[in-house]
Amino acid sequence: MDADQQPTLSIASSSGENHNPEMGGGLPVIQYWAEHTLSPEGPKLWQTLTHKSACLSCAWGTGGQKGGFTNEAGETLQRCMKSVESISAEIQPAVPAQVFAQKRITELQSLTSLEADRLGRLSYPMILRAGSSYYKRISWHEIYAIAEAAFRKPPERIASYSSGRSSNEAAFLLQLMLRTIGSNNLADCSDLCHAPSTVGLKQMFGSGTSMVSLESLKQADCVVLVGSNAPANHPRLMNELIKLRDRGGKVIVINPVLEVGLVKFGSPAFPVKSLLTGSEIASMYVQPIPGSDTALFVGIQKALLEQNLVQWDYLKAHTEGWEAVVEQARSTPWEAIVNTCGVSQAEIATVAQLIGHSNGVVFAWAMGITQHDNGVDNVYSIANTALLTGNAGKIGAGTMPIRGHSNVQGYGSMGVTVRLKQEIQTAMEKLLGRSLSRVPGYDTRALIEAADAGKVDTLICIGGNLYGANPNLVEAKRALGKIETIIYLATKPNLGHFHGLAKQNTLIIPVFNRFENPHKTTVESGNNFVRLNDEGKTHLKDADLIAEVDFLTEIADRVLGNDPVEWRNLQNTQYVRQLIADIIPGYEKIATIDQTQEEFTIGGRIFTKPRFATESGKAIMFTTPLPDLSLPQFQDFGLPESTFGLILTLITGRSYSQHNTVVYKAHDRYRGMPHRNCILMNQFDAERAGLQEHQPVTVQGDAGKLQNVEIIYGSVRRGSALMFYPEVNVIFKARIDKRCGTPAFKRVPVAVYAETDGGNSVSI
Ligand SMILES: Nc1nc2c(c(=O)[nH]1)N[C@H]1C(S)=C(S)[C@@H](COP(=O)(O)OP(=O)(O)OC[C@H]3O[C@@H](n4cnc5c(=O)[nH]c(N)nc54)[C@H](O)[C@@H]3O)O[C@H]1N2
Ligand SMILES: Nc1nc2c(c(=O)[nH]1)N[C@H]1C(S)=C(S)[C@@H](COP(=O)(O)OP(=O)(O)OC[C@H]3O[C@@H](n4cnc5c(=O)[nH]c(N)nc54)[C@H](O)[C@@H]3O)O[C@H]1N2
Ligand code: SF4
Ligand SMILES: [Mo]
Repeated sequence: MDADQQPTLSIASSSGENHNPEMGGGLPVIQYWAEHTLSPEGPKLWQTLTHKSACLSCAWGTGGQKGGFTNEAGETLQRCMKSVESISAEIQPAVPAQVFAQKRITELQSLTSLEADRLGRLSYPMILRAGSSYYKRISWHEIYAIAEAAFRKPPERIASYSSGRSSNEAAFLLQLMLRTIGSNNLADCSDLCHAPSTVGLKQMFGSGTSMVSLESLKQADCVVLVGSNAPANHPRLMNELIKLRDRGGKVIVINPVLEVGLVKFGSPAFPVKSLLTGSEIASMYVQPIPGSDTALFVGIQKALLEQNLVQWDYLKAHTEGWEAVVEQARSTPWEAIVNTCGVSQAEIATVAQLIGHSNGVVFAWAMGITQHDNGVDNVYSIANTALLTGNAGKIGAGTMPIRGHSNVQGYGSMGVTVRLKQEIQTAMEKLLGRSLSRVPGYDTRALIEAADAGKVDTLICIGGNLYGANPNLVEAKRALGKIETIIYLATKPNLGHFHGLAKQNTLIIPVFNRFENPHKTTVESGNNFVRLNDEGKTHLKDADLIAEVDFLTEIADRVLGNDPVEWRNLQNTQYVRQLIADIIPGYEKIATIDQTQEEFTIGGRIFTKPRFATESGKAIMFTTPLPDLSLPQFQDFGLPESTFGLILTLITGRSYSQHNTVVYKAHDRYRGMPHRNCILMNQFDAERAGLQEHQPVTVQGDAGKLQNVEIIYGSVRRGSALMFYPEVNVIFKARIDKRCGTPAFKRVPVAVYAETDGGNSVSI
């Protein structure tokens, strides 16, 4: 692709009939707030918003003891519309009993994600037994009998999957129980998400999370935001970008899609200066080819060398392995760089100049960086750039993976991972008085493959939608169908409960959410800040819900007795926090949080001096090979060469109105996509292939196809396109980064071609 053919910074679609908003946020956000807070659900919504607990939605971590609207720097007005979206879903009435009594599983399977979520809250435990067509209510006595038998299977045939919505306490107990039983099969949604960040940063800095605190971010004068759609997925980060621009700082956005909210964003936190007119966000917007960020960053490094902007003293004093990284940047020809990333040398030079002349640069990224088969290299290449410019280990600078679920990072900290930290392993072995199993555990992809190979008998899922979150949904369904017992702990029904059915028994256990738990819990934000959540009550009348902690300890008590602890005592979460304080590094302060209510930053993670948590104290740098981004041909899809269409690189991700596999609204107004079965394409690509806007096309991957997909023109990098998950997950298999198991969700080769048979769309 010719670098000169890149789209320029413009938000109007070239179709000429674009009615998309000209900025992110803005009045629609206020309308949404007004509609919901003034509706009949309003009082309950307000009560929840002001409850002392962390926001359910993203890991930015708003809420907690200083009130629902406060961030960790104590600033108010920080609660965003996404948080209202997630609360509204949780305060729905219970699913009417006749739904499960009358709807056969096949009918439930025909629901969309949105319809499944709109059924309401789960309010009593249910089972779907082999041979039955209905989910039926089940007694706790029977549940525990089934669960106990399931957890007495050979340890390597027992597994869990978790999604970071529940508490640190539940996470800690989950891993303690599984590891005590002898299983390391602790798959987690982070395997599909930020695992490349955890793996890459841990190797480089000895700590796998953000090294930047919110306080430090406030002192940066440049943010490089890579592969993140923060206006939709981390809306309050936008306030920090607005403030940074106000103080004269620069924001460099790197994203193949021109996201309107990253160009301009109207924030309700600044009602006068920003809400209506919008604030400019990107000082510079670079649109590389999806999957090419490593090449782009090597290019930035090369330009830094050429412009004499490398901090040699810093490199020599505080890093190891810099020589090879410098040599790679020096010796990689510009031609290879520009051809791989599709960004011109001049533009790369400008990015380098902006970075090199700033005092403090924060490099922040999300799924556009991690969800590739070279996700770890992407992370290395960003962190290398930070190090070459001395932007790690000082206030106002550093590497900042923007984490996903509200407590996904806490899950990792608590040891819910297949890569257990040495310190935790040692401390757990001390507690147990024996060695933990050394059999490597299954991460999420490995779990699906093991299940498909008939190697898993028992699976417990703490939240999430293991089925819908995976690529190749046909495989996921088949694999889950080979597991004898699956236990889903959930607040609301989702497609996973209807399609991810076990061979014998599928149980759905309804649980309290974060603001309803009868005991205090804690969570950890992506900025390494621990929040305390007060006890609460559910609005559901006559509901038979259970706390996740109570359910886990009950099973553990039955299977393990007193090994290594009195499990039932841990139903008092204060005792769990004592154990966490003893076992989890940096979490010492949690021991007294019940008395002090003092939320805290985890020790050993925020680096304000260039002394890192590696053995030598220096950062370790790694070279980053340029990716091979060649695409398959029509024949590779089993299609004739003469097919009327084109091959594109598909980005799969979130609309502006969904939370992961849960869809809140069918359309995406910010991208002008009227429904879920759309493909966002560049007008130039479509016309070159003889296709036009609104035309129905087939989009085919290596595992299946979707039909009747409507073409929508948008400002997407030429050669690439965007569609929504989970629906699109039916069409492609997983290419993964083997170092962390994360699938390449952001670079899916697809054939897009005109419909010939007008066939129906494939549903999942
Ligand atoms: N409202 C809401 N909030 C959420 C979530 C949600 O679903 N809804 N999900 C939560 C979770 S679990 C997560 S992980 C985060 C996800 O937050 P994001 O990572 O922001 O979400 P994605 O939709 O996956 O979008 C990634 C962005 O990367 C860009 N991109 C794609 N490919 C590339 C590439 O190759 N290079 C670069 N540089 N950019 C690329 C896409 O165009 C898109 O703008 O949000 C969390 N917060
Ligand atoms: N194609 C494609 N696939 C992707 C991605 C992508 O960008 N593209 N992104 C990946 C990423 S980043 C992630 S994180 C995964 C997300 O995958 P998951 O985390 O597995 O899925 P979610 O949709 O977030 O799970 C939502 C469900 O969690 C349950 N839940 C909500 N709150 C609670 C609670 O308090 N307790 C319990 N027990 N349950 C609760 C509800 O039942 C809800 O339906 O998807 C991945 N899959
Ligand atoms: S930015 Fe994230 S944590 Fe903060 S209110 Fe919005 S969804 Fe919640
Ligand atoms: Mo995620």
